[in-house]
Amino acid sequence: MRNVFLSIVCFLSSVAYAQIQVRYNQVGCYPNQEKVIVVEGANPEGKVRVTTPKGKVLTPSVMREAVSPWSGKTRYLINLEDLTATGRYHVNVEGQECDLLVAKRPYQDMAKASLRLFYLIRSGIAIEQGGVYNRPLGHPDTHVLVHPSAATEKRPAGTVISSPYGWYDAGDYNKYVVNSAFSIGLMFAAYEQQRDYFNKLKTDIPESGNKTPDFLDEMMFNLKWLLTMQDPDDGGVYHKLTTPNFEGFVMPADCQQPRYVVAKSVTATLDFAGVMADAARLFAPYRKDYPGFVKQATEAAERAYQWAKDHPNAFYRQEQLKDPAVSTGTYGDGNARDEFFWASSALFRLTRKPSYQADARQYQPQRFSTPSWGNVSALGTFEWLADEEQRMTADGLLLMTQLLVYCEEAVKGADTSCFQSPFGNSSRNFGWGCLAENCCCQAFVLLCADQLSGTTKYQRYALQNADYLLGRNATGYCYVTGFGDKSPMHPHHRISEADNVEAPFPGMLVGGPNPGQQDKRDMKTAVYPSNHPDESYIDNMESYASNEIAINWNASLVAFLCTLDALKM
Ligand code: 9MR
Repeated sequence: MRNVFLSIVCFLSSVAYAQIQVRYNQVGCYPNQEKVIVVEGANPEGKVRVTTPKGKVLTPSVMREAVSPWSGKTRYLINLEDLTATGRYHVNVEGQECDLLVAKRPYQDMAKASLRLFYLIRSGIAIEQGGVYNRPLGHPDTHVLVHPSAATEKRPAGTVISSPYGWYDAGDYNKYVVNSAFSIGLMFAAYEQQRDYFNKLKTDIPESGNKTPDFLDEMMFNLKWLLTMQDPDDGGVYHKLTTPNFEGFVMPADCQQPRYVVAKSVTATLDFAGVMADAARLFAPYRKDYPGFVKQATEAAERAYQWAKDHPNAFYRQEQLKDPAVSTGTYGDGNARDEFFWASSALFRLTRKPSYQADARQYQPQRFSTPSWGNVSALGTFEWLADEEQRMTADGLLLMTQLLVYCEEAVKGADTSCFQSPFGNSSRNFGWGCLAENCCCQAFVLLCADQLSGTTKYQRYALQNADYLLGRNATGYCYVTGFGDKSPMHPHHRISEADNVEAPFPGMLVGGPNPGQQDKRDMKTAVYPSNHPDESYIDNMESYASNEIAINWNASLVAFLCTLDALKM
């Protein structure tokens, strides 16, 4: 009888223990970073034990409780702010254990991996410096067909063009101008604020031996491809280079579908103009490694901009494409005001021609918006604010005010939220690609605001988003592959799935919780574990709406993590 009683007690307590979950930043914190861990399942007051690197045992108290507006779960926040000495802290809550790392450069390896990822997803070359991820060449793209939607007199349908290199967009193998240009533009914005940091970053790529920083070399690999996407006859830029339908989950070298360049679009052409103008400016000191590039990029940008002015309504309409029809990603956008703003601002900065400044004024946004492929106005704002002269104009000051208004709005409520972070408190925060577009980009913007105004006011909030991203969240995932104790193993990424290496490429950010669940009907075996906005995530390769990877998302990770890693705290 006694044994039965004991087993019941053991069983009940194990159920109670099993419910307890500790949610924490699994990668690491700066010594002076706020350190909050979140406990779910039961009130852990008096039951949290923290062993310091020197073996001292602490019993911190619960700082506050928070109830999820969606799941109704009560969570308990514990503040470990006082742990400022570097080392590993062992946390034990009723048998649930984890280690918190406090280090001088906690984000260094991850920042590097997030940038090096772009090497691993290069298209049109054999990967030979990828260790276990080496692979033979695929998608040479030297035989790309002009789709009927892109046909001109000089390049009729079926014309063969060469359009090699560039990065694969995402889990799929296509190359999309809108997203490519935005990705580089976002990373350039980060580069401009932390040039010394980026110039020293080494990512062990084929170009590492030259005089150009690895960061810029990596951007050049995609810029080279982008240049081939401009029609030399009229300056317009093809919207994308694509197969008619998505390929299966096979390696690049095994792909057989024909590849096309399709219709030119005003948004692709303007994004191209913006990024080429930036590239022309930023590559000026590296002419020896890239002779002729500055002139070529300047001309390409100016011609593209003119084409866009002549075709302001040339929006991409995939449904109109036939022979063949195309079903791959659209990056469709029916408003080009933000693209006009970025491109004209970048071109003014490069050329100082008054007509570009006049256009930039005309397209100036009403408010600051988080940068995303669909709204690039923030990249235009950064052009103004990073330019000493432009920044002090009335327009520059207005743009700065808009940025600060955005920041104030973003951080409201963080201190009473479920996970103590600006990101993750509204259901609107979650959606396709939210970890990049909302979490990382928001944090990056907060850090930029600090940098531009010479304060450290928002750094704390940006770090809170890092905590969220790296494990202090509703699913307990560290959403960057290869880092943390529990990170995605099955992203919707063709190479990672087909390469026979168990671990996916390291340093990839997945899209994250997405209550839209647009992939639900296509899933054969996977089932979302929850419909709550912040738990609507599944680590399954079938889930393209919550578990894919993409260059714009990794670009936001690079922008955020590199800026964080450059902080001294
Ligand atoms: O990132 C894009 C997201 O904002 C859109 O909601 C979604 C659906 O149109 O498409 C995402 O982009 C995908 C692209 O179209 C094709 N390659 C994979 C991209 C990431 O899922």
